[in-house]
Amino acid sequence: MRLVLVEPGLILRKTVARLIEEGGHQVEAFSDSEQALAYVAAHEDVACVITSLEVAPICGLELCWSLRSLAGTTRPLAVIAMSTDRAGGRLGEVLDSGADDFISKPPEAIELHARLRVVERALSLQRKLIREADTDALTQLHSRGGFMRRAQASVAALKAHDLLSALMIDIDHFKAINDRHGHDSGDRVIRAVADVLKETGALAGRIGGEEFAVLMPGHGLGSAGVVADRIQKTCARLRVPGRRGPIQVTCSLGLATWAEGDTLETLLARADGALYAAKAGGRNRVMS
Ligand code: GH3
Ligand code: MG
Ligand code: MG
Ligand code: MG
Repeated sequence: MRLVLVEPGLILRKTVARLIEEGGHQVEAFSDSEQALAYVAAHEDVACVITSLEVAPICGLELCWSLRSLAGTTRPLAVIAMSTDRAGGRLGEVLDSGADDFISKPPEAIELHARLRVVERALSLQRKLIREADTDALTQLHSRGGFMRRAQASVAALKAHDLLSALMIDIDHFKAINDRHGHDSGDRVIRAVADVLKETGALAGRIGGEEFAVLMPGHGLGSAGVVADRIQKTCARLRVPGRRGPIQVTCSLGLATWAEGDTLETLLARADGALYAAKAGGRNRVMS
């Protein structure tokens, strides 16, 4: 894993960095806690920070707290505080400030390596939980949360004049499909539509029962419209095996493109409005 080490003492910094590398990890070492924090913020792949509590200009406790709030609930990041024995009686305070673990200075190789293995176990479980929460179990598309998180990141990375379009898709008369063919067949229809969306290569999520969202960076109204038409026509050609014969599927699609002043929410709301118009206009069509 990739680590950051924060330790002001040159000799200890080099010693601990070498120990970390001997454990099979990569480490970036800092004496300045502010620089270390900026580095962790800019490098998503840093999974663990080992910090001395005797650091400046940000003090050790505040650094632990800043790292914890930087990680939030979506970034697996472990923090190990390092100090004199039992942190001079402040061990409880250290852990409460956001550190996951504590190690005495100077760390012993066997103990440090074992603690890093504990960190790896915890991080791998955390990553698994995030992956599962972000994935829709029925279709393997992104879940609503997974889609929204990635879409927000995509919007945050937008620069002036960048193109971005969004599609909202809803299966037509799906209740009737469930009623006629049963829930299992309905699920098969949802999966078949999801497979059509996967083929676009765009960011796609199942955001409700039989509702999907697609985000297309780099696409304006014209090229996104071509993708939307293809989705609509491909879905209309599907014949999904149902309990009472092949099921013909149609979808309604609403398309919206990024305009100045938009947020992800306003963009999706416009696409949703267009979807509503597609339903009202007779279904099995794209509206923008
Ligand atoms: P419209 O053309 O207006 O969209 O009509 P509709 O029948 O599709 O309307 P609506 O969106 O109200 O119906 C969605 C139905 O989808 C209701 C719900 O029972 C069903 N549904 C929701 N989630 C699932 C699921 O995971 N599997 C199956 N089989 N059905 C689901
Ligand atoms: Mg509906
Ligand atoms: Mg529907
Ligand atoms: Mg619906």
